[in-house]
Amino acid sequence: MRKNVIAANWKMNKVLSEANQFADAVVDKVPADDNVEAIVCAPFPFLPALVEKTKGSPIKIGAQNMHFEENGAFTGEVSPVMLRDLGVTHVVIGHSERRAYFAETDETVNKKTHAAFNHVLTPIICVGETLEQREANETKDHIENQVRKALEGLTDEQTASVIIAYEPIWAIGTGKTASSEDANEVCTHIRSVLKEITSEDVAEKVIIQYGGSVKPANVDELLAQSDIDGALVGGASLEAESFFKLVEAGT
Ligand code: G2H
Repeated sequence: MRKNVIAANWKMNKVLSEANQFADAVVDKVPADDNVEAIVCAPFPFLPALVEKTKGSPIKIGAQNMHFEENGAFTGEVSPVMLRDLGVTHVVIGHSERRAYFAETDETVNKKTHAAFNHVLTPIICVGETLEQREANETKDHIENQVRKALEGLTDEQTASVIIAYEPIWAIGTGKTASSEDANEVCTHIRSVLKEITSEDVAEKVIIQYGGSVKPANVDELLAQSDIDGALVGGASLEAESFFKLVEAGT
């Protein structure tokens, strides 16, 4: 049985004092439960404090991006070595906002995925279609292409431990959620692509999250779907109480 992985994606929100308050509010509440994993993916400046505050708790801390190189002349970038050194365990790769505004491509997503594994970080790889692609009936082909390219060259063992977040771009931060059946249809397609790339056994192990306006009011229905194993949550993850409710739904 796959667990539910609930990951907060704070995006570019909060200041350090607010990040600390959030950690204080959730650290003793999130249960050590085999059915659920809670991850907070925060802006870089908050990562050391969050790692420190959540030590000994089941909460894992993730970054929202990184470079694929280990070090060097890349002004403004953060490397996987730096993240690992801090005690960060996860990293979001290829979020649609990074693809749209920061020239993230399928190629850099693949390089970052390899870099994550080389530095013992679990990648949360984001895929998703635009409204135009959905309306043109191109969703499945587009998602398949993104998944295949992101995972190129990984071992079966690595593929089994990636987290894939299916986030239809038209549902992000808009209040529109894909219906749970529509979301599940795409997640099932992702799993069938994984079966082709690897094997049934590996594909059945991969965590596939849904993301896009997930909130306490719709999370139960989404998590009840056969191929949705958690959520990547933006807006509704900013308040400790709301994040806790989402984690609770996964237990
Ligand atoms: C999608 C999601 C988090 P929101 O980007 O990755 O954000 O829940 O605000 O739609």
